[in-house]
Amino acid sequence: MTLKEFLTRVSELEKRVSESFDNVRIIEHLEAFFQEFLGKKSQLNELLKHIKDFSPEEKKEVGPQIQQLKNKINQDFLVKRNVLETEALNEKLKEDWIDVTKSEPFSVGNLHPISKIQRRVEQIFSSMGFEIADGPEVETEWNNFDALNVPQTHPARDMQDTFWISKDSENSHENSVLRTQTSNIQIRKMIEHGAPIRIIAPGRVFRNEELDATHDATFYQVEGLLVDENITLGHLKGILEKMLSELFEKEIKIRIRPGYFPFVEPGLEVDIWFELPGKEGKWLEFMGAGMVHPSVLRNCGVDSKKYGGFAFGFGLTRLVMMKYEIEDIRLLSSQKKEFLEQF
Ligand code: FA5
Repeated sequence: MTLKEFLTRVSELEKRVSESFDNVRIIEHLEAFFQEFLGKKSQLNELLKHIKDFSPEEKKEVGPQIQQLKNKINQDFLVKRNVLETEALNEKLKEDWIDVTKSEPFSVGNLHPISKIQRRVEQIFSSMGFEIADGPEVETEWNNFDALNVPQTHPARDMQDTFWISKDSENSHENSVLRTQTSNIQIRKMIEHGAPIRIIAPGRVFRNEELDATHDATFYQVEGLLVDENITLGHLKGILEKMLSELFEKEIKIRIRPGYFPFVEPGLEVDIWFELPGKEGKWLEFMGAGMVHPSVLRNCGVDSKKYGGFAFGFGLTRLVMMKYEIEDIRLLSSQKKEFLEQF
């Protein structure tokens, strides 16, 4: 291609760019414009390929010209894009406009029933002088089991019940689990604060077990711990009765029976009578409790000769089932909107 032909093609291209550019009126046309004039296969690129055939003198003439054209197309493209995008946005805003003073009231979320009952339980225990404590869901094997006097061979440590995060170390401080119970907070708080102590610790726990209408793999417990001088099981009974009567505002039938937990002595279990409308009632296991085992106190640096106390751990999720007469525990973690909106 001669220099003259080249320059003619540049000026023709310039003209076509300017005509096409005037025709770009909506954002969708821009892409085609870009491909035609700036894309890999554009005429501009074709022309650029010829520059190498010119002499150094000629290159000095055509180089700046073609570069100028390229800059101009680029510049025009960007300006146009900006204008068209703003126009498109303004159009959309016109369509999407709503008058908030006239629209239907939209639905507002509500607290999950577990959170509701948790808050109520916290209020009731706070009124009895308990502090609300918290702790991690991923816990060391030591805090979840060893410090609580749970023997190495106890079935709860078994793969069936515990979700292990790591279990290869000989040292139980180095292994970790998804906590199977909120009793880990007893340990943490007694080590931190010693005695006397009066706390509850609501929280989520995890168990690798078979699921049914009253067993979920993730559920909530509330741990309680009261350690002081001269504490008896009578105090525990009084506190439990106070919580249930405040929460249910009616008489609740409970049954207390002996139970075994390695971290209490003596240990007991509490069942609550659970009756759904039109169905036969049954005893539902609600809580494990007992007097804190002296070894647990010692593991946490508490003087077991001077201090004693009780601990309990109840199923908050089961309490919610009872309060709201929910037949299947799994509904509570189902995230079904129609179910949750009832509360
Ligand atoms: C414990 O977890 C003991 N840490 C409780 C305890 C604390 C005893 C302090 C003594 C002193 P247990 O595994 O029984 O115990 O569970 C306590 C309560 O959690 C049960 O009574 C029940 O209400 C609830 N629970 C247990 N497993 C499930 C499950 N899979 N789904 C829902 N709730 C459950």
